[in-house]
Amino acid sequence: MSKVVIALDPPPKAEIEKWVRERVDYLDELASSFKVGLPLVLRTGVHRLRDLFSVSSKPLIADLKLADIGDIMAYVVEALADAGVSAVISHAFVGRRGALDVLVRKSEELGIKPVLVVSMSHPGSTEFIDKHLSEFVNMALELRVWGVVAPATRREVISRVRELAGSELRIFSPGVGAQGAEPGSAICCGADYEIVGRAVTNSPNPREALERIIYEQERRVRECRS
Ligand code: BMP
Repeated sequence: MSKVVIALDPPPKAEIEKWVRERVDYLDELASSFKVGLPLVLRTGVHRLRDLFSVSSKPLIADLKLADIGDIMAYVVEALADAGVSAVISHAFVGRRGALDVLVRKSEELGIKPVLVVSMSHPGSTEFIDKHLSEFVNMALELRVWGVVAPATRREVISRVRELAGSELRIFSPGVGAQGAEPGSAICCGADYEIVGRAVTNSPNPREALERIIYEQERRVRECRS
């Protein structure tokens, strides 16, 4: 199976259900999983997710980047569990006590895997978030979350996260394609999966675009490991 997580972020004018169904249909065989966020969920509603992804054989990750008090994040996770979601992404910066500890407990209870954002792919991540990178990774380890998000656009961050986490955490790396990182480059620095959105989903031929990215990813990974 490929190491690509497909980010399904429909552009504002897309005919939403058709847009989602077509891409799930074309890409399901090749993607490792699908990731949905606010651009999709705000328009379809969480109640439509189960039906829209019913033809998919792959896990669905809800990337709502939760950043709230624990009890309220727990409500959101309950709604996501009803929708058949497998993993939920929240921000690390809200901290553990009264926030992530509650979220992680509720997620475990419902069989949803928690993932924390420890660094982001845009330049402003260095202004605040990245200053706490090692604390975020240590907290992720203490909370025994399933994975973390770290940027393909700053590979040194991925290497640092892998160094701090050892083999304990899955690393998901956004920034490949539309944001400029090359396929395979994050995996070569220790990521487990690369998140790719617009380079595939906005292509006139999404399946062909994903095949090309997987080909490039595998080629670069073979090179860096040889
Ligand atoms: P794209 O390949 O189209 O740039 O999409 C990247 C995806 O990863 C988007 O869904 C975005 O919300 C997400 N993402 C990101 O780009 N940077 C981050 O630091 C964290 C993200 O979740």
